[in-house]
Amino acid sequence: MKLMLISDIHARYLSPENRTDDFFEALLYKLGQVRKIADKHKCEAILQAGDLFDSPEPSRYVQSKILREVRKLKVPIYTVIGQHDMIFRNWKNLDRTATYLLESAGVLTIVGLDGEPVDLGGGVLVHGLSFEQDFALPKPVEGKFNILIAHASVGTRPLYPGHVLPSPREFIHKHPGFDMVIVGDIHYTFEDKFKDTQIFNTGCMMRKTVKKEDLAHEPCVFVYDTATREYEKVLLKIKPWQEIFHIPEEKSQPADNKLQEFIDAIRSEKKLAVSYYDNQMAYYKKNSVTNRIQELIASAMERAGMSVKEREEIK
Ligand SMILES: [Mn+2]
Repeated sequence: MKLMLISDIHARYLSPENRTDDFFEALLYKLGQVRKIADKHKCEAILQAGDLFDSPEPSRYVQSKILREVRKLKVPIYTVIGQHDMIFRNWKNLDRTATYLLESAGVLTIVGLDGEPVDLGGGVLVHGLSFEQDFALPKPVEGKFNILIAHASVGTRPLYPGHVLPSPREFIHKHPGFDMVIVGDIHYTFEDKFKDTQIFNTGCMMRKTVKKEDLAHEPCVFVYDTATREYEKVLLKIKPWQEIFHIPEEKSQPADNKLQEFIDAIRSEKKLAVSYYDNQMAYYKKNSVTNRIQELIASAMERAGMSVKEREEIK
C-alpha cells in the first residue's frame, strides 16, 4: 500500500513578514501539487503530521478554501493535532478549531485521541499522537504493520543555542514497536532508521522566514510503500527564495545574541509558577493591570472555551 507523508502545512491567509508573493495562492498551488503527486503515485491515503492550520481559528475564507481543496483529494487524509491547531493548548477547545470543522465536514480524520488506531486494511494500522497528548497513548498491535503519526518536537539539530531536542532515535526508543513513524513540528526535513523503525519528517510545506535554514529548505512529501518499506522523496515545485523573499538589511547586533539574552532572561526568572493562571495573576499584579482589562481578557477566554470556574479564578 502506498501512502503519502506530509506535515506542517500551516494554512494562513496573510504573508509572513518579508515574504513578497501571494502566500495563500502559493499554498493552494502546493496543495494542488500534493493532489497530483498522490494521483500519480497511486497513494491510498495521506498522513499529515499536524499544524494543518497556522492558527486554530482562521477566517471562513481560509477554512472554506482549504476545505474545498481537501475535498478534491481522492484518498482519505489522516491527521493529528499540532500546537498551531489548538486554542490555548486546551483539549476542551478542540471542537472550536478549524481542523475539527474539517473533520466534521467528513474530509479528514483526526487519529488517536481515543487511543485507537485506524485500520487501513491489508494489515496496516495508523495510530496518532497529537501535540503534548498525555492520555490514550497509542499501542502498537502485534502482527500488524503499525504506523504512528505524531506531532512532537524531534529533530537532528537544535533550533537555537541551548535548545534541548530529542533525536529521532530517542523518540523511537521512547515509543517502541512501530514500523514507521511520521513526525511533524520541526520545520526541516529528516529521515532516519533505528532498529526496525523508519522515521520521517517532511518539514514545513511553506517557507515562512528569512532564516538561512528556512530559505534553504526544500518543501517535499514522501511516498512510502508499506509492502517494500521503500520510499521516495518528492520535491514540490517552488520559486527560488530570491523571488519571493525580501531580505531586510542586517541589524548591527547579530540576532543570535539577542535570542540568547532572551533565553537567559527567561531561564533566570525563578518566580514563575507551574500554573498558567498563577503566572497570569502574577503578571497582572506586577504590571498593575486594571480590573476592566482583566475582565475583558476573562471574557475572551470564556469565548474560547474556558469554564466559568476558570474565569472566576482569573477575576
Ligand atoms: Mn509547525
